[in-house]
Order: sequence, then C-alpha cells, then structure tokens
Amino acid sequence: MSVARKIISRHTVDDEDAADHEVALEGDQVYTHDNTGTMVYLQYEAIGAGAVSTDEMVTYHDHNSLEFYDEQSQDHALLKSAAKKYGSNLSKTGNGICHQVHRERFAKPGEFILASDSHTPTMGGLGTLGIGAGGMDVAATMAGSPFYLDDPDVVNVRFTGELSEWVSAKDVILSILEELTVKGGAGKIFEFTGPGISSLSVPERCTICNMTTELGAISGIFPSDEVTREYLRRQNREEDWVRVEPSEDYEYDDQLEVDLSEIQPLVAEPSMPDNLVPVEGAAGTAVDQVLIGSCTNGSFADIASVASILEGNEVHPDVDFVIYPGSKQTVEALSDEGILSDLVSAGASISEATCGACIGNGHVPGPGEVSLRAFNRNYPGRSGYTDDSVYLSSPEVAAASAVAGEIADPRDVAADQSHERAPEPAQYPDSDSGIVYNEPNLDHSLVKGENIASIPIKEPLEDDVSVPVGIKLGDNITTDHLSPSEADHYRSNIPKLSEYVLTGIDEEYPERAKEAGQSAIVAGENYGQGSSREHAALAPLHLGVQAVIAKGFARIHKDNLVNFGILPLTFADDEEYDAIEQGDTLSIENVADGIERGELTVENTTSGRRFTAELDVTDRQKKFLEQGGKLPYVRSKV
Ligand code: MIC
Ligand code: SF4
Repeated sequence: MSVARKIISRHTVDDEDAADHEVALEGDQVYTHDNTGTMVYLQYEAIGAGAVSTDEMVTYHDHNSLEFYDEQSQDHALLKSAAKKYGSNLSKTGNGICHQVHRERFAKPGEFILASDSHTPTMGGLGTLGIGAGGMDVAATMAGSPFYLDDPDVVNVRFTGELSEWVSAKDVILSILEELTVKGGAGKIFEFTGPGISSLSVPERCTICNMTTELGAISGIFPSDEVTREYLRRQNREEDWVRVEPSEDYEYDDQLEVDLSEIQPLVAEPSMPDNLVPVEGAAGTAVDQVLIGSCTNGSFADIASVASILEGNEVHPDVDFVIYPGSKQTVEALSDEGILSDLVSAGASISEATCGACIGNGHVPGPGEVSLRAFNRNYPGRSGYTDDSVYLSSPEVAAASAVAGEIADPRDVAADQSHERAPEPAQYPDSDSGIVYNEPNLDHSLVKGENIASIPIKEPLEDDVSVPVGIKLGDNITTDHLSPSEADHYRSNIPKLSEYVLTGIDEEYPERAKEAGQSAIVAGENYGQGSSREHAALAPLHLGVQAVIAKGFARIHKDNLVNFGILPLTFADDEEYDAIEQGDTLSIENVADGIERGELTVENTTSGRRFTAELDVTDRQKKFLEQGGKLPYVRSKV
C-alpha cells in the first residue's frame, strides 16, 4: 500500500452511514484555532457531548493573537474556558501558528489528524495524514463520530535529483501548482516519494505539503523515514517515530516525475497562487513591503536562509521588511544561534509568532503598493486592502527583493554569499511554556462575551422554492470573498459577519440578499476554494441563501454548505450557466423528492428555460439537507 492508504486503512471504522465510495475515519488528534474554534465549541456544546474523545486536542490562539479588537479577546476567553471544560490543550497567544507548533510538539507519523483549517495537510511532512474540515465536522470527531471522506485517488509525485543553490521547497510546490493549477488536486492526496526526498528535511517537506491545499487537494504526505526520525530526535521526541513507507512497486492512481535539480525560482503574480512566472518574469517590479513567514515559510530553516542573504547586505530604504516566525520555538532557536540579532541589524523587523498579515491582521498594504510575501495565498483583498497587489515567492526570492527594492533573483543578489540549504539547529528548544495542558472539567462554564452570538440553525428546506439569483459569480470564488478577513473579529457573530459577504465583489450584495428574504447564488468552477471557514456558508445562510448552483465546488466548502442545510447544486449542462442573469427567479418544485433522487428540475421563470441541477451527496448528507443541517443528526448519535 501507499503511505496514505496505510494510514487510511488503519483508521477506517465500520460505519453503516458511510456511502460505498466513502471511508469513515477515526481521528487520533484534532486541533482548532481562534478563527474557526468558537464555532467548533459552540456546536460541540450544542451536540451535548462530554470530554473530547480523541487522544489529543489542541486549541491555538494564533490567527488573532494580537487582539486588535475586543471581540477577538472575547473569542479567546471563550476558547480558554472551552479548552478547560472539555480537556483540550491550549497554545497561548504568541506561541505560534497551529500547523507549525503542531508538527513541532504533537503530530506523530502514521496518525490521522483532523483540524478546522485548510492547511492541516502540513502534517504530511512528518508522515502524518492531516486533513482540514469545517468546524461542524471537527466537533463531530471530537464527540467520537468518524470523519467521512470520499475515497481519494493517491497521486505519486516522484522526486529525483537535488535542489540547486537558492532554490527551495517553496519553489517545488509552486512549480507543481504551475502545472496543475488551483483546482488540479481536487479529490486527490499527493504522496511524495523517490530518491530526491532523502535530501529534503522535515520543515521543507512541511512547506511542500502545506501548499497541496492551494492545489485544492485533500492532503499531501511524505513517508516517515530516517529524515523524520532525525527531526523528531532534534525535537526531543524520537520515541514518537515509527517508519511508514510505501510498499515496493505499489501502483498509484497517477504519477508525476519531478527532477528537483531542474526547478527554478518562481513568483505568483496578483491575485491567485497559480498565476506563476519564473522570477525573471517579475524581476524589476518595485516592492514596498516584503513579508516572510506564515504556516508555509515560518520555520527556522526558512528564516536562517533569509539571514544568509542579508549577511553583508541591508534592507532597501524604500522597503518594509517583516519576518513572521512560525513559532516561539523558532524565535528561541534563532536567538540561541545569534541569527535574530543579525536579522534585526540588517533592517528586518520581527513580529510575534502569529498568522498576522497572512490574513490581513497588520501590515495591510496601501493603495498602489506592491507587497511580496513568502506566504501561501494572494487571493484578492486577503491582505486587508480590497485592490491589493500581492505577489508570492520563496523566502530566498523575498529576501533578495527586500535588499534590491524590487523583485530580484537570489542567485544574483547573493551570488557571493555562502549558503547551507535548510539548516536546522542541532537541538530545537523544547520548552512548552506557551502550552497549557488541560484535563477535562465538565463543571467549568463557557465564558460568552456579548459578541458571542448563538449558532444559526436552519429551518428545513421547503418543498417548493422560488428565489431570485442574488448574485452571479465567476470561477474560483474563495471563502475569503464569502467571509472576508477584514471582518474576522465577527467570526462568533454571524449576523454582523453577514454584512460583509462578497462585498469585495459587490458592495450591495448583502443588503440585496437580505431584502429578498430568500435567494440563490450562481457561480462557475471551484466555488468556495481556500480556507475551511464554515462562516462562508453560515453568513450567506443568515442572508437567506437556500441554494448555490455552480459548475463545481471545492471539497471543504461543499461539505460546509450541506452541514448547514444549503443545497450545493451543479449544472447538468454547464451551458445553462450562461443563460442565467442576476435577478432571474429560479423555481424548484418537489425539493424533497429531488434531494432523494439527486437531481432537481429548476425553472428560470424569468427566461422560461428549464434545466437539470445535480446534487452529488451521500444518503447521510441527504438527511442533513432534509433536517436543516448536520447538528440535529450528530446530536441524535452521541
Ligand atoms: C486561512 O489561511 O485562510 C485561514 C484563515 O487559516 C483559514 C481558516 C479560517 O478561515 O479561519 C483556513 O485556511 O482554513
Ligand atoms: Fe494562518 Fe495564513 Fe497559515 Fe491560514 S495560511 S493558518 S492564516 S498562516
């Protein structure tokens, strides 16, 4: 078997509710954070379960750790109290980004981890299967329900050769993204093998797995080998190591060959991670701001590599250069090795270990400014400024550009510099001072400040639905469009959050949808790509959205729509998309019957056209749609 298949089969449980094409997986660990976690816990409370049932759970204060708004402090108070009540460990403000801290301190090879964040595949760098899901699905797994997954295709990416100087793991995944695009990974797990992997360290492997999310994939994974063992030894937890490798001559569902020595530095231009050009193509573009970090490039290795480019150089006077370390452990290691002071004296500024600017929390670029980021996403407006111009690259390209004041090739800027690829400290500092280990205490009360609204529960769908098209959208709509980062402080207050739905595209949409009472959304391919935030379903639900009719959906978002009772329909014939206009009235009769059959007839009463919309969901999910969501169903099971 492949590594992914081995882990899947070891975690598959018999479950009568799993469809034939699904696997029902039992989770070893779960984690959540301060952007999605309040909904996780409010739903967990509504389920009525006791202490968390997985072996380990961690709650991270990482996205909004800087607490710009008191609403975010209220979220933190709720999460702290919930972690104490239900028995989750808590990673405190400033301790670091969930995916980085989790791989440093908690993830174990061979295990299956579910978390309420789309970049959970980062765990694959350790030979751990990490999958991202919406908060309701994470709450269900905390309560002991399995996680249902469409049986994936496992695609083998076979690496040969070794990376050349100043080319890094980020360039590897960007080059795969260039080939496959942001929807190329749908329904797939990417498994990285071949002779080339022995030259890639665990932090480099994590960078590659992290951005399998941008491929739209379910996950990415490396084998757990001697490199993994060595990393865990440096983390003082070699006892967590087990070998997990694919069987020899295993035949994967698909295969890709990548010669690492041929990879060149790449840059993603605004505003999609697959809008890639070779660094020469973007070179010369003046930059106002350069940022390095996030769960993709915040490791010790990434930042030490930046320091070697800055050696003997200085940050350009016109550039703000900020480093966002991925964890407190990274800061401690950089400080122990004397790298921190080198960075600061060369002109870098060092942030608290947090997601920060990656989702528009700080360093929001101004009008006309160019921002270059060694992060993972440059969706429109994600930086916090609607008309932003954000480029993505490796930390090495970013550092060279910070020195040059314009996008530059590190092989030019650092031609005379000596460079060790992906350096690691002999031993990582293993102080857990940022982690609070909690035993469950069900007598504890949840702290709910005034911004913590109750979770919306949908009325079951009516049998005849007649609704206007509130908005017609194009391809690749992200959950950042649906639930914009500028409103992240309202993540626990869906009525407030709903005022921001799709405003980056059409400022009047929320008002229009509200006035209509009930409505539908029409969209193109890959609707709901990006983050796992179920708010991207909950906020439209609050505006009265009953159905989304699209050419295609991203996995996590489709599950989120079903979990909250919104119909995710696809056109049987994509040409029907062209015949619909915003404002047309769509009428669907016999909804219950259509849900059962997986096919609904839609009449556009404005144009007089009738067309077929397909509903590709399991029998279990049909029940959610009939009952108004997943919550009543899970509650009846625990
Ligand atoms: C993101 O990178 O978009 C986030 C913020 O981490 C999200 C989670 C969220 O929306 O809170 C993700 O990737 O799932
Ligand atoms: Fe945080 Fe950005 Fe990673 Fe999301 S992508 S978890 S916001 S660092």
